[in-house]
Amino acid sequence: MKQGNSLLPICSAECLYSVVLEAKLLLCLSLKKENHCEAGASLLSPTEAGASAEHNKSLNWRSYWMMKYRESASAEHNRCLNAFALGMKAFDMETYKDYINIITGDITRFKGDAIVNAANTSLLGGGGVDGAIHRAAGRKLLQECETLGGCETGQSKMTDAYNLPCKKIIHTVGPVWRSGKHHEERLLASCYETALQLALDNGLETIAFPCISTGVYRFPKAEAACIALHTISAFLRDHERKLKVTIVCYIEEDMEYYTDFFKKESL
Ligand code: AR6
Repeated sequence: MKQGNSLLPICSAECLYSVVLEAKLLLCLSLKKENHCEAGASLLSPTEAGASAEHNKSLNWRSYWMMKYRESASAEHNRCLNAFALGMKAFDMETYKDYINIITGDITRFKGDAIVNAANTSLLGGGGVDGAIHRAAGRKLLQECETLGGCETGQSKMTDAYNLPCKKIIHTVGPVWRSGKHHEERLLASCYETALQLALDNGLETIAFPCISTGVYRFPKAEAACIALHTISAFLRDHERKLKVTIVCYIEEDMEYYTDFFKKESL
């Protein structure tokens, strides 16, 4: 991991928080000037004024994206990891990389214990990887999904895999990216956590993930890759029984968001 090479200035969460507050105050003053903000009103929400730890995390992310376009593309991944580390417990991800494999290919061909489906809240199928999984698994998958009563964003549910070469499908519902202001980062991390927990609870040993939310749901790919790697590594760190995790990138270029850490392979 090349965190040491990052161009992101090393500063605390409090430091980033102050920068964002200052930017918001300036914006408020400018809006007041334009008569868009009533005298005495503030753009700071009560939560921001209270500065909860959870909210600081999301402010850190926004600071990162504000800086995104001012620095070179080569530093993007490191900045992302540093920004994420500000909101997560720091740990050595290198320790867990032997359990994580990044490959390109079609996830429906995965022959391990389980694949994860990037589904929607209905769990009744859709486009993208969801459509590919339903087509490859066959109609019985839809019949089982109809009995599940849907699934909330950030949560996961498991079915049989029917015609697929794996044993189980874990359906998870990623967040739709809406400016990063609706807990998208936390919800995406929750997809990985709940899917891994289901696999562990059911005695599974190998699991493959697609790049959840990065297609139709438009989650920024660098940020999503960063969240995926950190969440999976943190899960492995926190659980004694280890799962072998494969991340399947359908598009060759998506590998670039991970290849700082893992060598390329193919299905
Ligand atoms: N194998 C591996 N990855 C794939 C495959 C495949 N066969 N097909 C696509 N991908 P998306 P989302 C990648 O849009 O953004 C559906 O309609 C794709 O390149 O499938 O979470 C659901 O029903 C991208 O990197 O999922 C929901 O309504 C990743 O899978 C909605 O889309 C996710 O792209 C979910 O949107």
